[in-house]
Amino acid sequence: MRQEAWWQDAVFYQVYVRSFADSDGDGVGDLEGIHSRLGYLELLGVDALWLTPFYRSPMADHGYDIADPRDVDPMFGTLGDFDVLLTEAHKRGIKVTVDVVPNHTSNQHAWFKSAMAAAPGSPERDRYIFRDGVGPTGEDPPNNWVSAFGGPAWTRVPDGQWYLHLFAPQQPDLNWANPEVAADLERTLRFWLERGVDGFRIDVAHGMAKPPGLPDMDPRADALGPSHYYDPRWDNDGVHEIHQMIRKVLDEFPDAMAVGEIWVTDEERLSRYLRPDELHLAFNFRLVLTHFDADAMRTAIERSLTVPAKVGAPATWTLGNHDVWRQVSRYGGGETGVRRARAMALVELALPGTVYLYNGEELGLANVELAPADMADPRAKTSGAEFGRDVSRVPLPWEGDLPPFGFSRNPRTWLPMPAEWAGLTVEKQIEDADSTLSLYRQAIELRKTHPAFGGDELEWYGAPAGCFAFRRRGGGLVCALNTSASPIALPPGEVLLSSSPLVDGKLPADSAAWLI
Ligand code: TEU
Repeated sequence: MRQEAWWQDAVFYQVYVRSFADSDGDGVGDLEGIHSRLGYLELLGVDALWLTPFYRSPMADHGYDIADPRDVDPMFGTLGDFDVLLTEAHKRGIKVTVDVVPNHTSNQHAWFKSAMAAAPGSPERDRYIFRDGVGPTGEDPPNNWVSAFGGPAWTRVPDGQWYLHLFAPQQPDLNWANPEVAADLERTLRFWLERGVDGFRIDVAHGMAKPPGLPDMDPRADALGPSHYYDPRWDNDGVHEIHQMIRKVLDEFPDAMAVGEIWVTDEERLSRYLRPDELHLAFNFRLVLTHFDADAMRTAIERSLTVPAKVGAPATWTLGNHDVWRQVSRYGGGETGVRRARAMALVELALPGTVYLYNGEELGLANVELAPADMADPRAKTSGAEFGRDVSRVPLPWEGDLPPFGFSRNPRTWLPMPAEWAGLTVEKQIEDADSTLSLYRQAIELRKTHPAFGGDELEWYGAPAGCFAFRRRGGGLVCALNTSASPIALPPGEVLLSSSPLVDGKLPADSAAWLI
């Protein structure tokens, strides 16, 4: 059953709060900064925002380590600033969704501090996953699990017990077998829903539930993909009860939605999270994981579309977020990377379902090479600078010719901004009809208003090697992609938009076009 809901074909825009706009001059983005740039978001044409965590946090993982999920960190502003942002966004017709992190808290959360002060076996410790170690003096961790950031997933405390953290040691995993944990999440959901938020992005939504006995993982799972090797850390059956609980709360609030961050590529498994009493949406990360090749992209799209075919929830597309390389860099960087990223934007925005954009992709930004000392990401610290995720988190360039390009009045931004971004500011791109920003604006506008975008099913055309073309059966929009090295003839029709200028009526290499 298709849900006719506001998020069905919506374009969401992920605001990485630290890096969007800084109003108070500390070099870090904040809520008032977002408020001051709402005009831009309206111009871009997005329907909804996803704000990354702005809650009280010691920032060991840029706010994904939460000390109080029902308050704003002073670095980002106040609850009053949040209310203003929400009201003003709503006035402009933009919905606002926020992150929740139910898998873990910060080690500075009041609960974890009291767990550390309490004895093994106490109710305080039972809110987290504390265990005795193995070996004669308990000197080895309780099992062989490794953290998503590298290194063991267990840290030992002074009395000899160990606690589990699937991420950084500053992010202890909660014990979802303890009912207090669910009750607290419910409080958090209600707190933000009552303030008026339109929904949530649920962090690590395939985490939370741990299997009884915490059995060892197959050590090959991380390197080779958990679907092939036994990995009891993620996607345990118990997680679905938690999503049912979340859904019950959401259903009390008309039109509230939740999208899950679920790193499960198997569509059969992913579909389970989208049953009618669980999540409304789940990111499909196949496009992120696929290289720039028409055949591979077609397979990724077709496989992703089996989820809506099974459960009726809209496909949820994304090409980038704050955890992965920017698409310009993934596709080879430089001019070619930009051409390819523009082409993929047209492919994504042609598809039926929900689209999530990541701030800065509409400017064609690439990764920024950072000195290891500048990287604050915990993954860079544990696994090495080459695994650092901050490369795609550099603050956005708004205006002017020199860093910090209007992001902040402070020249010392939390990550250094490259001087080469002078040509990529919003100010310059907005004036330029051929800019990446203009391409996104036109594409979003057409997607929202043109009848050709109707219908959920795709029909694929026969196409030369390195190319594909599909047609949306309902509305008739045709999207062609050329990942080969030479220009190709387009299917018949009137060209609505193309990611690079046509050459003698043909679609050049590394380009996509829309036709009707
Ligand atoms: O990410 C969870 C996640 O599993 C990955 O994207 C992770 O960043 C990657 O595997 C690292 O090796 C979410 C957030 O998006 C991320 O920023 C947080 O660091 C993480 O949860 C912990 O809260």
